[in-house]
Amino acid sequence: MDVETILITGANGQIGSVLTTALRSKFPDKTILATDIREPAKADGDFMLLDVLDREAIRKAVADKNVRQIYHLAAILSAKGEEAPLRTWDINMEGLFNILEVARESHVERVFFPSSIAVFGPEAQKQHTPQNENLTPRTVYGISKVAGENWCQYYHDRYGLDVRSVRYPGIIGHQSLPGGGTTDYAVEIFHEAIKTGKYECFLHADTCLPMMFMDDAIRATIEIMEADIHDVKIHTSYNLAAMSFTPEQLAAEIKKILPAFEIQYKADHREKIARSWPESIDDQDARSDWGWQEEYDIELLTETMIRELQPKISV
Ligand code: AKB
Repeated sequence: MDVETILITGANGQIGSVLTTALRSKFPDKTILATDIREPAKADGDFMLLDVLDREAIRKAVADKNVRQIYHLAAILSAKGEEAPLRTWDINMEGLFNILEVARESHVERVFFPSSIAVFGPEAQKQHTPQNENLTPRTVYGISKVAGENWCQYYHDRYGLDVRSVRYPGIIGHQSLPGGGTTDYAVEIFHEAIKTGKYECFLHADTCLPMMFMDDAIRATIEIMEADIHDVKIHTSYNLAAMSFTPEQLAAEIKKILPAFEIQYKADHREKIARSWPESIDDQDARSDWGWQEEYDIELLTETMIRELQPKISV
């Protein structure tokens, strides 16, 4: 019997790289096949160059490698997406269709699709934004995630495909760097605080956003994928939350450990995107359906980020 494979698209990305490592240690008996359109800086396991726009190549990888699960992380994020809206739409939607089509026609048993707080728009309730709030996003990334969620539900209802999804908040980790997102400041701030003692933030001091520590995000991702099928009741995407804070609140936490740290604010185009998103999320359904529970709050996140990054960053 061939060994089963879990395939990850966008595996060089902020979440993909950490998820790949986590899946390798959780499932040592399975092949964890990392794929991306570029070679990784350092490959420490199975890796394949794969363009999510190339359906034939995905089909071949799935057949040749006995792929049973796909974590489809390849996408262009909110801020970068605004630079080339139509290209972003193509990559985010064509990429998803290729994965869903190959999955339904093959032996793939389960697909993970990452959605985002970017599905919400300025009209949504700002605090404790409900699961079933109206979705009126203003970024092409957000529009693609709303459409993607609905297509996931369609493939579930029409073809019985087991697609699972969470709406990620901003993800903060020491293991990897983000790229092209609006919540990226919350990772950059730690690198600059340790490297230079200063940070110029591209959001206003009081712009509050939902955030989550990387380890919690990875655990949520694997937990929803491993949950009993009957416990996964929402087939668009689950609201998911851990904490919410402003740049000013995060800077205050950093100062408790690095008292000389200084922050300045120079908001750019990303401020408007951030202001269109919720400040906090109601994720009761994820908690009651499949037992979601975060471990990190802002204090533990800050301590962990500084402790892990300090030895890696040369002053
Ligand atoms: C972004 O800022 O675009 C992402 C997200 C919240 O989905 N981190």
